[in-house]
Amino acid sequence: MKTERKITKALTIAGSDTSGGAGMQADLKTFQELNVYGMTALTMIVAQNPNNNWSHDIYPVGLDAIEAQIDTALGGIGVDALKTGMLPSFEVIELTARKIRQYGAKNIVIDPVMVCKGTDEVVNPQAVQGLRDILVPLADIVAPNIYEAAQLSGMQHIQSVEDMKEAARRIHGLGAKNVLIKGGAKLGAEKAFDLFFDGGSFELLEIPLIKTTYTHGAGCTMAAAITAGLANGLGDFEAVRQAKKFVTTAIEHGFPLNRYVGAVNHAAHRLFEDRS
Ligand code: PXL
Repeated sequence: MKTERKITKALTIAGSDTSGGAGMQADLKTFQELNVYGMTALTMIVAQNPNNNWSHDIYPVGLDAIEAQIDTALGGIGVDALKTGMLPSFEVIELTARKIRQYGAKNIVIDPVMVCKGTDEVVNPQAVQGLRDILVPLADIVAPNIYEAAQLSGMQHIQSVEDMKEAARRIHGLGAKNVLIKGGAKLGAEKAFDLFFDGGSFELLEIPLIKTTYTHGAGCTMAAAITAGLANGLGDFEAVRQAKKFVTTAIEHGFPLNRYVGAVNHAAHRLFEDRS
C-alpha cells in the first residue's frame, strides 16, 4: 500500500537559462529533487552565444505574458512557496510584488539576481531600487550574493564577515523577515561563508572551500532549495541549512558543459549518497 503524502507546490518567477544550470531550470530541477512540484512564470530568456565567447544574449518576455503565467499558478492552482529569480526591469518587479500581495502568497524567497557569472550586465539602478523598496520587504528570506548585498545595502564593499553582518542588518532593515548573504568563495578565505540573520541573531554557515570552477547555477540552486524546504514545512533556518547541504553536494559534483562553463550537479545528493 502506498502512503499518502501531500504534494507540495512551488512557483518560480524567473528567467530561462538555456544552458540549463541556473535560472528556472535550476529551480525546477531542485524542486523536483526535493519532492516539490514546480511551476514557472518565465520573465526573460537567456541564450549563450557559442560564436562569441559564450556571451549572454537576453530576449524579453512581455509584461502581459508574465502576468498571465502568475495568474495561472497563483490564481488557478495555488502554491506552498514562491521564489523570484531574474526580474529584468522595474515594471516586472512591481508586477511580481503586486501579484504576491493580490494572492496573499506565503513563503516568499527573493533571490535578487542582478548579474550572471561571466557577464557584467547589471540590472539598472531603477530595478535595484524596486527590489529594495517593493520586493525585499515581502521576503520571508532574501538571498543576495556579496555583490547584490552591496547593491541592496548601499555599501561600497563587502570584504569580511563583519561587512556581511552590516549588510545583513541594513537589508533586514528594508523589511525582509530573514536575510541570507551568500558569501560563497568570494571572501578570498580558505572557507566559504554564508551568513543568516533573522533580525535577532546571526548564524554563520561555513564549509571548507571547494576547489572548482564548475559552479554555474549555485546561487539559484541555493535559493530554490530554500524555497523547497519552506514549501515542505521546514522553518526558515532549517530550510537554509538543508539548502546549504544540497548545494554543497551539487558543487562538489559539478561538471563541465563546454570549454566556457561548468554547472552544479542537481542530482548529486542522490547519485553520491555517501556525501549528502
Ligand atoms: O545565475 C544567475 C542567473 C539567473 N537567471 C538566469 C541566468 C543566470 C545566469 O546565467 O541565466 C536566467
